[in-house]
Amino acid sequence: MSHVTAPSLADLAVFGGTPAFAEKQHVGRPNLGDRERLLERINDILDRRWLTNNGHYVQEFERTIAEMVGAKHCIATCNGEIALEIAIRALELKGEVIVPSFTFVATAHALQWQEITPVFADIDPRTHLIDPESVLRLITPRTTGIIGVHLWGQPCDVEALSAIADEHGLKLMFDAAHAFGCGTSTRLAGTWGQAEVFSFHATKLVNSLEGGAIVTNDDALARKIRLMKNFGFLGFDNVGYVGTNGKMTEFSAAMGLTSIESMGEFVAHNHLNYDQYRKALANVPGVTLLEYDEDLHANYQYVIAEVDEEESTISRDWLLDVLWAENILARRYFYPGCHRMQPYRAYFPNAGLLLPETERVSARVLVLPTGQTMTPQDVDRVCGVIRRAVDHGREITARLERAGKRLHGDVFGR
Ligand code: T4K
Repeated sequence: MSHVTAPSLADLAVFGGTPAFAEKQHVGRPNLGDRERLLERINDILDRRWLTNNGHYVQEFERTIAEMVGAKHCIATCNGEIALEIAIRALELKGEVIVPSFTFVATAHALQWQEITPVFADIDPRTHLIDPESVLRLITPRTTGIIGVHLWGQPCDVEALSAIADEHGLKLMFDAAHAFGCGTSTRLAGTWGQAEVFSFHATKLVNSLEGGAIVTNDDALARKIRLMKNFGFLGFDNVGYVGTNGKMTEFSAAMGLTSIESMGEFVAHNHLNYDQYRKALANVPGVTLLEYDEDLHANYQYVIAEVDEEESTISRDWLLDVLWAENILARRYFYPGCHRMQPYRAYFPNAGLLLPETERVSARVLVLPTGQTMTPQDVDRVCGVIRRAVDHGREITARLERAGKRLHGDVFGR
């Protein structure tokens, strides 16, 4: 058998060529709003000498979010994970709670951290969202709630999940970490179920460095959550509840408010990049983009491709190696699914049998870089590399298998 290499492959970085990008292109490079405005706010915070504990900017941040999403209450927190934990505790979930396995591990950990068992539901392969039919099959006498995840900013099937929750007397909340400003044509994430949780981590469309928020229309629940995120203090020297420290700092709120002011630009830029990806990958065999329904409010913060190895002739993981060598640090969110991560893998070694779509999608998914630091021209360059990798899939695979290369496992790609 001949191992002759097409000359066009020699300049791929994975074979020693110069990388397509001099700088690493990350998924989730933070979007920055108006620096001057941010620095003004930070100076004002320093002048006020009020740095945290429900300060001026945190209150403004909370009001802004509640108004934007149409919720009665917003409680800002130090991050999305703590927000999930507090919401779960305030809702008094226990026993078993049904969540998708195809999500960031934070969703499952927020339960397990409180010794509540996450029971993993499968997804709709078209949208990657929790499948209500799968939820129905998992309900047991120990089930107390459902946590839907608005993955990639798409609202999950809230109607079907609400009907199931009502019929079975279950609590329903949503992990809306990806979905700030997203929703259907008539309603944004933030008002479904008993509570919804946002993340404002640096990698999100709107960021507050680290940060999160719980939104709800339930007055009693909101009051409880407020107490819980501040050690249960009712006033000085007066604790009325077991609580934790989930408070957001003033600097975070300043960043969040500044970020919200540029949110429209961030979405528009992401949309441009997304359209460019769609155009440039349209005829690449075996590489398909997740389509955002045009009648939804989407933020295009995540560009999700799926690689079908039979058609692309190169596996998702070898393609990832080719991309990483070019300094395109694509990711495999949310491979391999929570059910295959510890401790869940040890608890439920056979969970995969009930999660065929999660298994299939997580083996194919590839998240591509976008955001403010990527231009549509950069997107074209990324797609050019993908196209070449697919055009020469078999040959590249054979060479990489011989060399045993694996780049994307490097420590966090920094
Ligand atoms: N629920 C869902 C569905 C979630 O997706 C998340 C978080 C949560 C709950 C929990 O919310 P938080 O507690 O995080 O608020 C990232 C984010 O850290 C995480 O927030 C996010 N989801 C997840 C999808 O992605 P990692 O493990 O991929 O790595 P990270 O954050 O170290 O970096 C991601 C990339 O961004 C890197 O390639 C480098 C780049 N980056 C990152 C930071 C922090 C930068 O360029 N600059 C930066 O400042 O989790």
